[in-house]
Amino acid sequence: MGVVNVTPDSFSDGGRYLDHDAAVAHGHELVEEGADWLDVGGESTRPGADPVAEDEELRRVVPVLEDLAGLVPLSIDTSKLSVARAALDAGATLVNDVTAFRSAPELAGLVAERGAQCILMHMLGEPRTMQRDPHYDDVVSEVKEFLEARLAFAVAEGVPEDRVMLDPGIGFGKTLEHNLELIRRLDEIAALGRPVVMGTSRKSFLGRITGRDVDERVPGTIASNVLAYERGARVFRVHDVAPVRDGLLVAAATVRDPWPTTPRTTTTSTRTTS
Ligand code: HH2
Repeated sequence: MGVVNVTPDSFSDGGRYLDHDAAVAHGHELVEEGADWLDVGGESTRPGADPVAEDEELRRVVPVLEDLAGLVPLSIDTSKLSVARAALDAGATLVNDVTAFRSAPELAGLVAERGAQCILMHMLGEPRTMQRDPHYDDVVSEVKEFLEARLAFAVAEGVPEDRVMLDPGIGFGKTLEHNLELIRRLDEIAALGRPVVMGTSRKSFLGRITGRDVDERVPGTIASNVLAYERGARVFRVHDVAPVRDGLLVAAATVRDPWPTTPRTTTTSTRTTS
């Protein structure tokens, strides 16, 4: 899943794709690189980020979704009901809500009514405060319990279980050690039986380990996604689609039951290398 941030302030690429044409061109590039999904967002969720007004978020994402519609399945990264509704009208088929329907519980009914898919993510608190000394007794069991409860909520609101994906929310109200523990024991989250989404791309915990700036965290992103794959993750939300996809293809080739996928015909399959 390639990320298209139509924002001035995303931690990873803030301002680069705020312009409509740049965002659409970037979506096309990510699909060329092999993205199966595009996740379009108009509000940064980085620690300390200011909330974005509804009309501004709509203005950012709707025209971009309209222009990308039909390319690959589209996801809208939002917690707002009106934005999700407009995004589904514009061609999105998945709602990626980092608040797992807590900000706008009516989002669940919308997803159910439209037959859409959703990603429900764990976050401790909200973006403005989430990194202020987060505490868990056991981060993995608490995140698992939360995701199980949010899945039950979505199902009770009419969303079929097979339309829901779950995300432990790497970096959302978590210390370095919390993030690492979640990746280490990701199989416990996968045991919930829903596809697990991984969002480690370029995040600061990778910088803490490697000492690298945000643009230099691709190797760390690949390593964390490959290990997450091996422990059960199946959707990888990333900014650098081509290198992560290659890493995942190689990882998938080494396991007994890889997901059904095909290599890119234009590059790997025609070349013979040693
Ligand atoms: N991470 C970000 C945003 N949305 N959604 C899911 N499901 N999982 C994630 O880990 C996740 C997410 C943060 O990354 P980015 O979009 O690059 O930054 P920003 O929120 O600053 O725009």
